[in-house]
Amino acid sequence: MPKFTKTLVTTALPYANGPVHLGHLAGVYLPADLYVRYKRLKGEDIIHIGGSDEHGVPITITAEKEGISPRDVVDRYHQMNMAAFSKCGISFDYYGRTTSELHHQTAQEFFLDIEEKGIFIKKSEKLFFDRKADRFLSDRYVTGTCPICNNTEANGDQCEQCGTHLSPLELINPKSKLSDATPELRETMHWYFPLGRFQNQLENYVQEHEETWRQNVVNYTHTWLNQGLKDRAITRDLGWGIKVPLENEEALGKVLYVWFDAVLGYISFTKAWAEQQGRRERWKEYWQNPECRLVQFIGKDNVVFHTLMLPAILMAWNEGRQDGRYNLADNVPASEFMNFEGRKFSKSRNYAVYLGEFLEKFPADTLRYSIAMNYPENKDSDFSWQDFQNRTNGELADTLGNFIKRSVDFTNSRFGGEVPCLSTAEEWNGLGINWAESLEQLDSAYEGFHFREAASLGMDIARAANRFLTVSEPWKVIKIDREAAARTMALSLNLCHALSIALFPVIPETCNRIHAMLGFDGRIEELVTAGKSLVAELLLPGLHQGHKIREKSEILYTKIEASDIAPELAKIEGLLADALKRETGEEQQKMEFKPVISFDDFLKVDLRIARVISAEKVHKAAKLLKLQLQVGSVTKQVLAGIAKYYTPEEMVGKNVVIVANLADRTIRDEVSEGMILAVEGSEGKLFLIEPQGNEINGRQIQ
Ligand code: B3M
Ligand code: ZN
Repeated sequence: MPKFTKTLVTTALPYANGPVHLGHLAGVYLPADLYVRYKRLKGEDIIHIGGSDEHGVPITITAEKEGISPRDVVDRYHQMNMAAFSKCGISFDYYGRTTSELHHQTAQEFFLDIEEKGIFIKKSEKLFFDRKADRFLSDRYVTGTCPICNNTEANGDQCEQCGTHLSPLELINPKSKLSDATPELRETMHWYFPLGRFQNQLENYVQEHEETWRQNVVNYTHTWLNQGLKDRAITRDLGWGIKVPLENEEALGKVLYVWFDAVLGYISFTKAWAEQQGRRERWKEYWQNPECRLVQFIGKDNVVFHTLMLPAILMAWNEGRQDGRYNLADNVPASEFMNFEGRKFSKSRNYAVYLGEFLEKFPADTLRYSIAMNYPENKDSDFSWQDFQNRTNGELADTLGNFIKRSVDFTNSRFGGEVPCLSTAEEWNGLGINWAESLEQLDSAYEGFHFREAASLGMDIARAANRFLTVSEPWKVIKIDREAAARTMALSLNLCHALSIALFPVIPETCNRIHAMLGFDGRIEELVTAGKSLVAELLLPGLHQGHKIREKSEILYTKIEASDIAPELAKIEGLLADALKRETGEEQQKMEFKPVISFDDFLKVDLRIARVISAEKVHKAAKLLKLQLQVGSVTKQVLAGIAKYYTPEEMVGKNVVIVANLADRTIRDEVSEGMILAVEGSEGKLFLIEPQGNEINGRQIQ
């Protein structure tokens, strides 16, 4: 095992076909940023590379929907997402684009290298073709019913509802998204990457890392490995994408499959970063240096592309090379999903809170904190407005904000704005926390990607500090023992300082404001220097006797009022109603139930299964059918208002449910000895409840 001296962090490249939402932030970008910021505080050499995925069908579909060009789509959303990330404090060292020239060159270089080695396989196959649109339909242009869960809106590559990876050929009732036509199968040739050729190498690679990878990552990867790796097409018939870099007939109209190009974005963007630094070759220190550790943050739906696909491409490149070999990921911390008010975020269904919009209303740090505290590490978590409000008001404002303000204000009013005395490290243990141990815990939380724990540990320190100040009561004590009050304030101010570092990865803006209130110029980021650990320095008090703090304090957080989140809650209700409408195809009606009945009353109703022996129309009653029913050993005649929906012929032989002990009624001179149960569907249409099964006739329904 090489000893790592630097780290390259990459984050999944979001498609530039829509705004990023809180689910993306929680799963990938915030955890990566927490990790990177913490490592920078430790003085480590680390860079964070990300950017937009600007090719592929998701982009062209959006372009067609909005009636603009793919170029317009990616320009718009690349800018929008980059701005939102920046406002949220996600500190990328470089945020690239896969439409850039350098990226196209890089991906083509990989294609050619692997092609020249004779690794790719060319195969002709039948693909869906839309005659109306005169185009081959790649995965996402085909929609249909999922064979697993029956979702009628499954995509050709994946079903959003059950998460199954699909091929368009597996869909039931396939439809073209371009024209709604049923597509036909046509022959076309494509380049395939033979993943199976790397099966052994990949198995070894995975085995070497299994112990440090998360369970979900290991599981997804094993599922694929166990099934035996198959050839994957890495070209497509599309107009938008990176051209297959060959000058022959076969390559005409073909572009690289978006996943083949996107995973190489991490490399080309690192090259672009190095160029921007004015040190063109520097990217190699991160990609082609065994001492650099590659950590790739992704969501769980992207696991195999990062644990199998990208490694296999890099293995193919590395084959036969001594120099210029690429590193494979050392870890791929894939998150679970964060839901939104109990349901899955869905870009396509517009059930989401978009990052940019959120930050127009609330400060970034409130979001960063509450998302960190709900980080979906091992299981899906949930974002709710209520939780967001509670955490902001209770933890950030009442605990942290209050402690900082009280410390600064009291020092200013009673000690001339100076740290009044020396504070020793031992005193800190009087807080009920073992300081050295806390810092160790914090370190292993960050290093182990346990971000919820890391954020909680920071807040635990704030809580202990706030409690300490409250019970020490320096405002009372000062009247009898000025020295004791001075010690309390020296310790409190040092805790403010410690918190400004310990919480910096989670709430960087707040920590910079604390830093300023404590009398420092410049930003915390500027204190970061290679080889010096600001975290290790926390073992000793950071503020000395006589250190001058700023005269004015400020309120770190304004509380979130119920009226601030009320519109958001109302919006969710609307979104939920829309979602339900889409799922059921109907407008949801307000649920109004009949008055409550007692359990005993309910038990009086005798529901039975009956079989229709004969059925006929009733003279001059267009709605009615006269049914003869067999109910166990008894026959009953029942009149039912279903003639518009069922013919007498189709009724015979059906099982129905009847209320068997209803008082007789006479309708149109005919006696009805019961009532059969039906459900009203759309436009008033009635559907009978038809129990299935043999030997159930006459049975009671309980
Ligand atoms: N754009 C998929 C996604 O946004 C894809 C990730 C690429 S990572 C190289 O979920
Ligand atoms: Zn499904």
